[in-house]
Amino acid sequence: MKRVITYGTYDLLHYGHINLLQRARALGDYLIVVLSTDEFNWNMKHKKCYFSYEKRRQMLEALRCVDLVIPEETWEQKIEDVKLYKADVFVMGDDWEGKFDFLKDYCEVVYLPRTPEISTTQIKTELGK
Ligand code: C2G
Repeated sequence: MKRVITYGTYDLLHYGHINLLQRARALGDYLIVVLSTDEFNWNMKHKKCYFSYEKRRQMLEALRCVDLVIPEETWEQKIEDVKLYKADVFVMGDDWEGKFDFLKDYCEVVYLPRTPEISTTQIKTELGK
């Protein structure tokens, strides 16, 4: 079984996220999404999520292409996660191009093209939030 792992906030889940998750899942047989906790988002990413971790997790777990959702609490947990969950492929959108190449010592690293015209920030802006 080829195991794929990816990370994100996935707030205000939209089709750009879905495009990424479906392509990530298609690279293997099992997709693990490491979902940023509310604390990690606030303290480390300075992002205030609209939906709580539990709601964001619920939405991701409802997707056919997602097999497991676990919490992302630190920037530094990726190597341990890849080892612990025996991930064969690490996938991120190419806005992160090159940022996680250190994982190449542990698994394949793939950066996929982002869906250009949609973002959570844009949705919030257009809704006046
Ligand atoms: N994404 C995409 N197209 C978009 C928006 C997002 O392909 N229009 C991808 C991102 O590149 C990322 C994933 O969807 O791979 C999740 O996006 P975010 O929730 O914005 O994740 P981010 O805040 O970048 O968190 O440790 C890594 C971080 O947790 C990544």
